[in-house]
Amino acid sequence: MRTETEHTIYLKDYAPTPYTIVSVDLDFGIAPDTTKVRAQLTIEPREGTAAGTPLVLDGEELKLEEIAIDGAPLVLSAYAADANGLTVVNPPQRRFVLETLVAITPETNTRLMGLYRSSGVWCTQCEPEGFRRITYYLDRPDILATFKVRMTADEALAPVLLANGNLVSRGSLGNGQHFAVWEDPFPKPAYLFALVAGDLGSITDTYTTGSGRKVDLAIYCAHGKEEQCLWAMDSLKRSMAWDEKRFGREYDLDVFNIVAVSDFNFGAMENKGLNIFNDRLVFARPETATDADYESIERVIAHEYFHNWTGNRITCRDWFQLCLKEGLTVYRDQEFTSDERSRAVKRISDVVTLRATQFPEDGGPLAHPPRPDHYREINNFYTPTVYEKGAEVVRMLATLLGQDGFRKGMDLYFERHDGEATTIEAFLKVFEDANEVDLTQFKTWYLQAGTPKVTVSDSYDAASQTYTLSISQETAPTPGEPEKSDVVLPIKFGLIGPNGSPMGWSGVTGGEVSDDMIVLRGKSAEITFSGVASRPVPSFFREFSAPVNLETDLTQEDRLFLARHDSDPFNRWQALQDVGLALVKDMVAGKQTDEGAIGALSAAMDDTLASGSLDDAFKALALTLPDEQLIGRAIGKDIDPEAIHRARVALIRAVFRPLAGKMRGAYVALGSDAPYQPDAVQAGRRALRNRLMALLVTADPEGPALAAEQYRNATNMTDRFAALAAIGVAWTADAAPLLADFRTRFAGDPLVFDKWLAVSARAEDEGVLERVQAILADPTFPKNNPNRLRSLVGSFAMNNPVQFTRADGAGFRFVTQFVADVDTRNPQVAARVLTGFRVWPMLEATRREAAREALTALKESEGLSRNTSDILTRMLG
Ligand code: 0A1
Ligand code: ZN
Repeated sequence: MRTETEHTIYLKDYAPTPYTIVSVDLDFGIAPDTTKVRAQLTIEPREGTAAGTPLVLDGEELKLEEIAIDGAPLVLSAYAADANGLTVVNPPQRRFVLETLVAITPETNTRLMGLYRSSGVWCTQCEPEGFRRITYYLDRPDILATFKVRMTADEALAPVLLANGNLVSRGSLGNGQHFAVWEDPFPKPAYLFALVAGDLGSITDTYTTGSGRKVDLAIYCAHGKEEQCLWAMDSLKRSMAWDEKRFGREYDLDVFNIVAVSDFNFGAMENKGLNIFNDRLVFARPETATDADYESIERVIAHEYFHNWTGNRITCRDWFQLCLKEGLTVYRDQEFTSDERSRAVKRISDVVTLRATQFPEDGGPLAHPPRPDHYREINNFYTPTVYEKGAEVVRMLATLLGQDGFRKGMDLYFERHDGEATTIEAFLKVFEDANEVDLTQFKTWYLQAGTPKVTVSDSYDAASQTYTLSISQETAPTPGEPEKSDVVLPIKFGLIGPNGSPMGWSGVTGGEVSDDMIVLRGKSAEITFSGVASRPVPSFFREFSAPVNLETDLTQEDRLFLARHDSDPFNRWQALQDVGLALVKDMVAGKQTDEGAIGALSAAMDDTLASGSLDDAFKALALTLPDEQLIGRAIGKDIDPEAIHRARVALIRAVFRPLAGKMRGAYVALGSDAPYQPDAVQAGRRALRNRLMALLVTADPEGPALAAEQYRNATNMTDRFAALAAIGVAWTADAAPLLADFRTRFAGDPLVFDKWLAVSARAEDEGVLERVQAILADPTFPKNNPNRLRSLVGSFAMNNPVQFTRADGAGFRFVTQFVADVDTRNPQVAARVLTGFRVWPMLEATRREAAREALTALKESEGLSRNTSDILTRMLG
């Protein structure tokens, strides 16, 4: 394999740079074909820097045209520029200004890193290492500088000129050109730099902070889409108010701008005062966006806004600390959604996501700790482990310290580290200092990969009225980490008596136990409760209080009991999942079907549906059996995705067929003529109704017709798309005509096209691969747009477990060939799609070999990017 330069970066090698940059003056001459960037960097040697130490700046794909220090051009021997940057051989040992002029070509920038052009709009993406594609710089997060940015551009091509901070001046230059000057008073790392120039529409609003600062808000977008930005604006204002209330954090500039662009590698970016968004996370109207889209927009708007304090005001010292800002900010956005919507429903959905994305990563070839200690390509570490597990770790901290103790620590964090680039160590220290606790062992969560397995068994002694729990933990080795340490486990729990109410105890020995939490620090503990009048049913890890896999010896009856009586809604949901999972595993293993247990699950589902106290959104989740990929991981090895698919369908039929009549009745009763609102109550009602519809498609001969009718009569995208997805994925007789209808009905809306692509790629029939290939081969298919590519090929690799892993290997080969092709234009998209292979070591032998062959063939390709070759090397172990 020949690749871009190989290099591994280690945390232990961290050292400050010999020179720092204090302030930056940038002048952009933006024009089609070539943009000129003049940079004046005010640079200082750090104390102790030896005379003659060269200044080494990062730079990629830059054409250097001029270079001077304090106004004097440098002679050729005073500097050297190559493909990785610029070295000034013997810089002055005092404050000086380095001036460079470079030419760049945003038009040909298909990587979408640095300055690029999206649908005519010039925009930037600099995190993590994109700024070096704009100018020569110390492109690392511990270099904090103030930025002043001047832009000139054609008035007609780019009437809107935006950068970070506040607008200082703007005006016409008379020759069809105009300019704007922006200044950001807050020192920031270059990854938070942003610039936008283009012909854009906008909506505006204002927000007044608690202390009376008036902030001008604007969302910029393609002309004609303004109305579709209103929900994002509403979400922004609610986020601003929430951060004041919950964390005491106010916004700090006079303007906050958001720009929606249609070519973007990730979801969105928190650039100071100028967030740039993938337009799929901004645009919403009932006819084209689903309830899930509305919720994602609200969440990501909040996430990027919350970064202003956790990420921007306090940033990361180096990229190993990425979860310092990401884990914490995901935790904050999860709390925001919990406060705005239903806490229980949010927790369940987040755990479903964690198990679907992070657990497989942690249990596969790409496992890494939330804070890794080495990397080859930092772009490959924007992972579920850094984000979602990072958030779980912060959540455990809050659970262990209590909300007040957690808030005290956060207050100290903001007070102590504002304006700094810092580390996980400093983050933990504020909680130690504010609460007088020792978090040395807790830190292991950040340093170690893998999902701990926790085993609990119990015994009751009627004679002495004692109840004993034996709890132990174990984390299996992960790549590069053969030995694992024990982690601190907050185990929220409760004991439930025979009548379904909580049970107390008079004494407890053998562990660290409070009213509702056991804290396990060692490998194992034996905890004995005394004064327990009868055998309780225990409920462990309430609210999913730690990211672990739990094994208990609870019986199916115990679980069904918990599903009815647990006071914790998360564990009520979990209990039903566990019952379903145990049944489906038996079915896959070919064991005789346990009719009694199936009947009991059916009855529990019936009760859930009929309950007068549970809300609709919760019911929708409770009526969802574990997905095929989760079942596969629970089986753990020699996975046959087809066998799992068959078993799961059989279980759905067995459990829900007897309820079909009632389900149809509930489906009708849940219908409503109320005008569409994206709020949690209405969305919950639609979620339950659509869940019933999807179950009926599988379990009831009348289901497909009902779904087709829903598709035709729908008045909003949530209902229309739910019907299309149920039919399209199951590939019933209606699938092809309805997909065709959908495509023409919404022709011209690229975000709806993505929905069509995603469903098309998830169809369960054998013809899907050929159809996906045909879609991709169509000359009109936008081959460089990340949203389109991910919707089609990403969905196939990640969400079509049966057809992607076809035994003949055709699914694997298609994806590796796609990766090789896209890698030449956009390595980030290629590397991300390739992670779909992470399940391969767990597959049964034929599929495993086919996957290995496809991956090995990809490895033979010439010139793979560092992004793709890094994933590939780790994938093949
Ligand atoms: N900081 C952003 C994530 C992000 C990372 C890289 C990007 O481009 C390569 C873009 C966005 C966030 O957490 O939202
Ligand atoms: Zn983030």
